[in-house]
Amino acid sequence: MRAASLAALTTFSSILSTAQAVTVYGQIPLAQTLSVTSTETAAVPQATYAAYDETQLTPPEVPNPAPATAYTLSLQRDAAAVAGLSIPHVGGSFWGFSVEMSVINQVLGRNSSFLMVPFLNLMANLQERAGGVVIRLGGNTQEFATQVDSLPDGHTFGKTDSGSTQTTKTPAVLYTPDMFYMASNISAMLNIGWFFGIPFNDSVNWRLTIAEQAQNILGSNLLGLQAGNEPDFYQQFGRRQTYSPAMYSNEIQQLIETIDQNPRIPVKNMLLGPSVATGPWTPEQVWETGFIDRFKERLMALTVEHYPNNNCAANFDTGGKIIDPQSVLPDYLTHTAAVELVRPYINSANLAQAAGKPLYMFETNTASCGGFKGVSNSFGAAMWGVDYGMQMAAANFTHGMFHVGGQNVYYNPFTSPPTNQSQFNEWTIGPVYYSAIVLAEAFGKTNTSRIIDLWGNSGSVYTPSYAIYENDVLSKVALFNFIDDRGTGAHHQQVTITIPNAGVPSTVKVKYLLADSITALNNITWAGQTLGNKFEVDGRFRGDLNVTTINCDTAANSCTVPVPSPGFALVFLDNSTPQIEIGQASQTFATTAHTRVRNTATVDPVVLATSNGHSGMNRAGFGSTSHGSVSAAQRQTEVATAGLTVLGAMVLGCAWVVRSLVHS
Ligand SMILES: *[C@@H]1O[C@H](CO)[C@@H](O)[C@H](O)[C@H]1NC(C)=O
Ligand SMILES: *[C@@H]1O[C@H](CO)[C@@H](O)[C@H](O)[C@H]1NC(C)=O
Ligand SMILES: *[C@@H]1O[C@H](CO)[C@@H](O)[C@H](O)[C@H]1NC(C)=O
Ligand SMILES: *[C@@H]1O[C@H](CO)[C@@H](O)[C@H](O)[C@H]1NC(C)=O
Ligand SMILES: *[C@@H]1O[C@H](CO)[C@@H](O)[C@H](O)[C@H]1NC(C)=O
Ligand SMILES: *[C@@H]1O[C@H](CO)[C@@H](O)[C@H](O)[C@H]1NC(C)=O
Ligand SMILES: *[C@@H]1O[C@H](CO)[C@@H](O)[C@H](O)[C@H]1NC(C)=O
Ligand SMILES: CC(=O)N[C@H]1CO[C@H](CO)[C@@H](O)[C@@H]1O
Repeated sequence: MRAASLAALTTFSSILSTAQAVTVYGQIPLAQTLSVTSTETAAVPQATYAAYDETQLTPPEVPNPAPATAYTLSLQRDAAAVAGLSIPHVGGSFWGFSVEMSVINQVLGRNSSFLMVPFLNLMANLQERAGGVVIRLGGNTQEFATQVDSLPDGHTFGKTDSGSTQTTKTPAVLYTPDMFYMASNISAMLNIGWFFGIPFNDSVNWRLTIAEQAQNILGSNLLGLQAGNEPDFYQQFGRRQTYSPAMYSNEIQQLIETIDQNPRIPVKNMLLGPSVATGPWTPEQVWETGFIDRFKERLMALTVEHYPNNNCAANFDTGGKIIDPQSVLPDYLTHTAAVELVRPYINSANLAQAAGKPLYMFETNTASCGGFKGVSNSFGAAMWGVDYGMQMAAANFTHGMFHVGGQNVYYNPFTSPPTNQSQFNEWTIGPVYYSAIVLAEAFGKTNTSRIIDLWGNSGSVYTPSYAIYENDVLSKVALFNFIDDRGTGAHHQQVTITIPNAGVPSTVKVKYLLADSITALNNITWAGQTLGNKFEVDGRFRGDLNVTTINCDTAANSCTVPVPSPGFALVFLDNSTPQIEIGQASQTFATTAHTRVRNTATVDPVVLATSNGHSGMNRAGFGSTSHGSVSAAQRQTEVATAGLTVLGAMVLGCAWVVRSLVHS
């Protein structure tokens, strides 16, 4: 029963995103949204949406008994001496994003020539730390999404009624092939790999245009194609009369046969499945159909989707009990949250590993149906997202994807302003974006990171800890303190790291993830820097990078690292780790850029969404002396910078016109 109801909520979550999009579009007709010109004066965004809610909850009581405030972690230097380390992961791109199709134009851009600069900057931050980012464009809306040749006024996105047989709140997203050029243009600037979803609303007349176009236009930037989204809900939500795991597997078989006959889909083995929500079905019920053996030659990864809770009763008349966010807040603020979320997938992870396939948590967040006010948008969610990601990585997941809905959800990693304007610096960051940043630094770029849950401090669920090995050597330690001691300092932790035989280095570096309170909505900092508060974000970190140096006692073989209450510390044991020095990414996108390719008639202009300044140009184009600036040689290799730098322009052999657009 519990599983079924939770899962039900998961599906609702996707529907909600759609419904929210409808709401937004209802107030700002889509046609208007897309007809705005970038020279307009910015209006002040209205703060009535969930994404901007200011409700701050009361932190949970300090546990009684409280865990010890000092403990020691004795860690092996060599990975070979550690039993149970995860397999090496893809790396720092662990946390990716899942963008509901109905909100692509709010997040990525309006069309292939009008991209959102804050979004590009946010992705550049992750790329600099991790090497790249993975993004899934899909969700419930993918089932009815339909490509059309063109839309009125040259728009890339639109919507229409999805028909009476389906859940009434789900409109069909209409898109033109420009959607793929949009993704492709983004990938030309940043190392972003994309996932799309094949519509499953009709398994007799498969609609494979999305697979054809995505493969042809995106090429190697297309990583995979999802075959079915939360199929365990298809029956409950009226998409199939009856449905079982066996029927799903048979439809995958039919899909494969259809793809095999389609010469416009040259890559036949990039499917993702089963993407069950662990609602009506467990993953095991799908595995029992022989899914893995039957399809492993065609699958690029195994996928699941799950949210730990739901807020559907508050958003829909589901007849359920409305959940008080304050009552569920403590559920997110211990290690138990992450452990219990991942436990149901340990077996699947082992099966995936045996089959040589990665396992992805393809869609997740704090709670479906929009998340919880004061929980999903608080500092605690950032800590939860770090613990959850690390727990998944320890259990051999390769990626997790934070879902991105519209303005009317609490859980977004980032939210564009709720107007038809193109305000550059008026985005809002969500705490889980910081979780993605932390994992990007923790796992880095080498593709060799392996992690293990240490269960330190006598296994206290308030103070979890992980060790990360890179190139088979202990590289970082992650330390959490979920307790909010109300500023008394009585529950700060002193964590001593000792490394038998090898000894500790003379110093270690520490980056902290901090806020005033576990329930704080504002002023979250990572190594002293913040992206800004509500309506302040342009995607770049602000403030000075603050990396703490801890002097170790080599004679005593100990380094003692303080961890504030609340707070998270990432301890770098190797002072030469490049991620230590990264503050604001060196590659940022012009705050106001209108760039144009002039030397070829076939390439349309690339216009970056506009804003109000020049510092992006300065930083990206003309060098910076700040931390993390890249050399000309490095820049030359980064296509991403190409569009915005003089050097890049030479590399491309193009002339670029940059025009400042001023708005007040
Ligand atoms: C932008 O939205 C506002 C409020 O919905 C509306 O009054 C205005 O006409 C819109 N502007 C454009 C250019 O569509
Ligand atoms: C892309 O969107 C921008 C902003 O809405 C618009 O000015 C431009 O004409 C669009 N480009 C195309 C090719 O439709
Ligand atoms: C599937 O979705 C498409 C696009 O919305 C629609 O045209 C088609 O009728 C749907 N098919 C079924 C069987 O619902
Ligand atoms: C991850 O895989 C490794 C290697 O097979 C294994 O030792 C480890 O126990 C797995 N992690 C979990 C949490 O099952
Ligand atoms: C890590 O893996 C990614 C994705 O496969 C690849 O692009 C990158 O070159 C790898 N990095 C290293 C250092 O091998
Ligand atoms: C955030 O930090 C700034 C600068 O330190 C401060 O002025 C502001 O009051 C803080 N806001 C909140 C809500 O704590
Ligand atoms: C840097 O961070 C440390 C640890 O949080 C803090 O004690 C120190 O005051 C910070 N320094 C600056 C200049 O903000
Ligand atoms: C690199 C890339 O994909 N560029 C595309 C950007 O979008 C335009 C369409 O607006 C395409 O023509 C370009 O090929």
